[in-house]
Amino acid sequence: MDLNKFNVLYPKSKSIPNIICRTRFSLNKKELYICPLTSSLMPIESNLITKQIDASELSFDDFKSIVINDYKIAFESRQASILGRREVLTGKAKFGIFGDGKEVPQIAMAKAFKKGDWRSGYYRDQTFAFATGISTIKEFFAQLYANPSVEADPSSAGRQMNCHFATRSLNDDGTWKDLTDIKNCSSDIAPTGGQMARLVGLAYASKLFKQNPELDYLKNFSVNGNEVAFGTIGNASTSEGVFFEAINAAGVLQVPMAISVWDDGYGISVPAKYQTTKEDISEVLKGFQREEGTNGYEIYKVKGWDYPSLCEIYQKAIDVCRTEHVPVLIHVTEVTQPQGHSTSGSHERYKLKERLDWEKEYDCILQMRKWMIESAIATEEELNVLENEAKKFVRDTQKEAWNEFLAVIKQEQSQVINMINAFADGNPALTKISAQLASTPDALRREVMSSARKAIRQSANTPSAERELLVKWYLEKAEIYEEKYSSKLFTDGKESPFLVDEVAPIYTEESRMLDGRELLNACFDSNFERDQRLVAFGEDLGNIGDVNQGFAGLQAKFGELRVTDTGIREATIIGQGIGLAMRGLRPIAEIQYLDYLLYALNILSDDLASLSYRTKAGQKAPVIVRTRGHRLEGVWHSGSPMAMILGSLRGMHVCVPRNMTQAAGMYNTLFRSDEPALVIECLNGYRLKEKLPNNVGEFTVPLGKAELIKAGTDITVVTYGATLRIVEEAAEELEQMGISVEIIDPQTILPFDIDQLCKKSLEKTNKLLVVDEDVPGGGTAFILQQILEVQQGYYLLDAQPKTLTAKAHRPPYGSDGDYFSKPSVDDVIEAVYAMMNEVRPDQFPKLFS
Ligand SMILES: Cc1ncc(C[n+]2csc(CCOP(=O)(O)OP(=O)(O)O)c2C)c(N)n1
Ligand SMILES: [Mg+2]
Repeated sequence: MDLNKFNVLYPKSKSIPNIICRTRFSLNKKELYICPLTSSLMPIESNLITKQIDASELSFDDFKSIVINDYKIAFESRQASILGRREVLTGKAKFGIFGDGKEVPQIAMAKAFKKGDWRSGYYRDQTFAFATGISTIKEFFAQLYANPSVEADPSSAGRQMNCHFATRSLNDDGTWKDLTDIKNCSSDIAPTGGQMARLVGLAYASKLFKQNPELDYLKNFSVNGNEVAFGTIGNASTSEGVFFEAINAAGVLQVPMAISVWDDGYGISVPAKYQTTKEDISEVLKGFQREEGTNGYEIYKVKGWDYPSLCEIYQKAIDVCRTEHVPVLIHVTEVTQPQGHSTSGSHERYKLKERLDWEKEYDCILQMRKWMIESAIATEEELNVLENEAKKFVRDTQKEAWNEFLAVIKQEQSQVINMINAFADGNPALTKISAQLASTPDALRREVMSSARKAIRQSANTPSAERELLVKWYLEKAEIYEEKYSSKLFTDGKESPFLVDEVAPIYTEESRMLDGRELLNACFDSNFERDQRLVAFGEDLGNIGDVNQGFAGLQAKFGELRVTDTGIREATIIGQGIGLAMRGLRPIAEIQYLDYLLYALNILSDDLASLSYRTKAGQKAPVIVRTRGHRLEGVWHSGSPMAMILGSLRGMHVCVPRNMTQAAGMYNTLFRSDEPALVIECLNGYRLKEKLPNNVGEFTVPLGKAELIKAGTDITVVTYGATLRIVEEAAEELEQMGISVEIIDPQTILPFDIDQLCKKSLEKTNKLLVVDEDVPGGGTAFILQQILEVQQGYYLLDAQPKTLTAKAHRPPYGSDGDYFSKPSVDDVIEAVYAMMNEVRPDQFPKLFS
């Protein structure tokens, strides 16, 4: 379709359709307007959305309506950017980053975006969000003000910076909505490039839905895999490793992924010269272009101010992508940034005058305006009217969003002032607090709450019924704001792992002993049979069934789509999992060794672990990350970086099974619930013999349930994973030395010992040693905090609590390297003995004087 042909096809004299004015009505207290496209009444906050242009079916009037509507969306979006920046600079919002300069290409992208499709993009895409109906200008401002209500900011409930969009995939109880009926937007993250990993998975899901007929029953997630995953990224962020990893992965996988690069020539102040080889990303990626008989990409290049070409290219590119499942790259060049990068600075500092002048001239809205006038789509006067109307609409909408945000706070502000005044009784400190609060215009919640707390502190010595009212008010509000600002680290819905029934393993006389790896294999086999949504993928996982044979034979049985090899690309293996899980599948994303989790840690931490929190449970991605770790061999196959995991993966469950039976029970729990988890199998446990439960695919190990491994009376040793067997061995020798050790395995580190078994043990032994293989002050420090502080074990101790860990360095190669750097049986015995020596030196004299 050549849109320029419209100039020839239609006479210039046709009248302009009545689309310009957005007249407001009030009905049942709701503000409405008449949508000029459909002539129906629409709520005022809902944006006009763009429509596809199909030249074969449109009259010129229809065509003009659509173009004018597009211009209006773009213009309103620009106004939102301008006003948004002003709101930040005048102190009403903290930070602003906007999509000005990128409006027109995003409208073209929105035209190709259908229900069921997905977006994984970054903070410049407000116009796309408005043009698809994914967001509205009112919601845009609500997020800018950090309104903590889901209704006001459905993307993040005030938790994310502005222009970080997300649609709500979930009902309030955590169950899925019909995603085929939604224009889906996966939740944005600020780390630029981070959206790329997830994008691979969102696109890969379409491939599975298309190619695996067993998934046909999942009607709410896909229509024959026809959904395209749209990605957006800034030109400078294509320098990130994860961009290239994702580009290659999608080229290999041949998935419907459409990536748009908004190329404004800069990444904040750094020009393309320092960012991109040849200063041109599509030029550099030419080797990915598919050719006769090869896989690869279709690559397009188009100018960001050329509305007709943009519409044409997007239609063409997305058709190929959707129908052939070929990834496409649309390099949108000559894009501008009229207000500079963000509210943090001004681009006049680093852009030359020539560039600034060029940006003014090639502003995409200005160019579209010119083209519309030249093509007789609208006159200058008509556009002036439209623009004035749009300016007013955005200003009114902004005010509404601000007033709604402030209304609740204002009410609380006056309540606190009145409550303090009720017991101030001339006390100058209290009077000052209330006067200060009263004189704070547009106070924020923190000022209201802080005033209440200060007044409570200042009046601690003068109790009164009135003061009690304030205390009661504050405690109630603290609970409400705990929910508003700190809830939903996990989905906590109907499919929570904590609601999965506990099922004990069943053993009979005939139960066989077999290798741990075979037991796991039986668990996966049974679950894959039960649940068609389960897929597993990773390096060496498909053909040979993983490096330790946990999946041996399962590709042959369940097919290549369900048990799959991948390239060596940890970040996008996790992204593949996230995207699949967001679209209703149940991925097991395997990282070959725990040591290589580092390569995926940014995606795990920034994206997966924060997903539920940053959307306030609007989205979920129940990815099970499977890996193997702890002691085996050398510097990079012996990792146990628990502190790294604990510090970065809050929002995931972290399972540390001591053997493969426990691992299987945990997998059985996780497969039946909907929250993301990391399972670290013991690298040295696959060939140890374990007894196969009859119900290997059904028995469950609950998360957060510690287990008493050995009862004892003198000292409690808490340990997990591969050190558990070492502690057990040490306990036998200690028993012979007259020391009775109680061993507790928390089984999962996050959550940790919910029933407080450790505390109960300390009530008996009063001594605590924590053993693991992390660095000193790593995982053991967390465990101490849990037992001493959270469980209040401190009060039960009669000796200094101790930790026994690996050395601060990684273990050298060879068995001697392991012996001298990881906790050994000797180390455990001596550590326990030294603690006994501290309390009973007569009975246990020093071993080394
Ligand atoms: C991983 C990461 N590094 C650095 C930043 C800080 N940062 C935010 S935006 C930006 C520039 C991005 O430029 P580009 O990708 O071209 O997008 P644009 O803002 O120009 O649209 C930088 C460096 C970040 N958010 N994430
Ligand atoms: Mg840029």
